[in-house]
Amino acid sequence: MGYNFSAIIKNFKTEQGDFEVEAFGSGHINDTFLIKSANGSTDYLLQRINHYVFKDVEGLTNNVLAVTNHLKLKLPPNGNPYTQVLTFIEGSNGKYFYRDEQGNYWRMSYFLHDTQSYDLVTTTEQAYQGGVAFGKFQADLSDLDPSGLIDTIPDFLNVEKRLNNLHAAIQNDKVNRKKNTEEEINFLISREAAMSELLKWGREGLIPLRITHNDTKFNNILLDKDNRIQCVIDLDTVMPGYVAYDFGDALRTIINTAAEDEKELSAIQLNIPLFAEFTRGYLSQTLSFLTEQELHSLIKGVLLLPYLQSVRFLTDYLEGDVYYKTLFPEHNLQRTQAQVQLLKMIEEKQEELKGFIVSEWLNLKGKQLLHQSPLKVLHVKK
Ligand code: GN1
Ligand code: MG
Repeated sequence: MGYNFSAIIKNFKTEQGDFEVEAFGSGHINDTFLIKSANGSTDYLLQRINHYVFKDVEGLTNNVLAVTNHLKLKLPPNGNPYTQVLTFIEGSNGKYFYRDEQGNYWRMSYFLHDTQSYDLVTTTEQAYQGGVAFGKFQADLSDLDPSGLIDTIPDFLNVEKRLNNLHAAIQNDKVNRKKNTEEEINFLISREAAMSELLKWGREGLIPLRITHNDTKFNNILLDKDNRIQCVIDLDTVMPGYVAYDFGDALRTIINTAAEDEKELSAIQLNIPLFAEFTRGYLSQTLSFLTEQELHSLIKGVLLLPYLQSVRFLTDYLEGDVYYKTLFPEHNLQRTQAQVQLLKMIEEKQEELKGFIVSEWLNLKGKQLLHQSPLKVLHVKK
């Protein structure tokens, strides 16, 4: 792997002893390694933070620490702050990251044993748990001031900026791939105006900026061995955002019956019961703070996130695969086509999906009202 792991590990306040190093996980951006204690004591995760993508590693580290500290405060009295929230290891320089001689940035956290994550969701129970996990994540952070966090990637989910980048990539056609992408380009351009609406709502002050995760793929939730939520991971993109981003990105991975980069487009179908269960779980946690306008923004997120992902994959394809890790030359094009297909399927069903979100909200609101005692209502009115 070409890195001097023992020199890197020495810079963190870990337990003493020998370690074995294994490559770990399937992220598209950072490199992750499992650091296994040779004498059976504590294991760690070591990550090389991709500083081509995350330019301000110190700012990113401050975000992640602010967020994890806040999440730990929200644990119930019997909660475990080391297993239910990511815990980072201090470096000997007092910082929570270390820059090696080659200029690579590293950080360490405790490895969470007996956990599992899934790329594909297959059961309604998993979908419900996913909704609870990301809804609770937003709820727990809803009283932390978003202006205290930096944008770890400026304009990360800003669709107008992403489209500008796509247009520049089309114009430059640096690696002569535009000719393979006419169909995808036309499709994406035809939806530009509709997909900018969420951003407009934000600019007009109709929906608030909150702290959102911004990478709510289902595999960013760790479940325990009984398939219950244990911990939300991959916090590098936690920053100010709109709740619809998280709702939409989670559903992008949850309702798709196929992989994000599925080659066989006919395998991409929507699993509507999983949509329903995720939504039920999500709203159960967010009902108390979501505004009505945010509720109506959720369906926009469901359409926007596969769209944004298509725009980003296509841009990277046209730029010569400089951003995402790819496994074969046409990988980013295949990813684009799969996300475009997913978006087409969602567009067909959008009225049904929208109706479901609203009726589930009304249902939960109704239950909430029923549970309020008459005395309490009287007291509020006084
Ligand atoms: C990247 O690294 P990973 O796989 O968690 C990307 C996300 C995309 C995702 C698509 C910082 O996440 O935005 O949704 O790939 N992260 C960044 O699978 O760009
Ligand atoms: Mg990520």
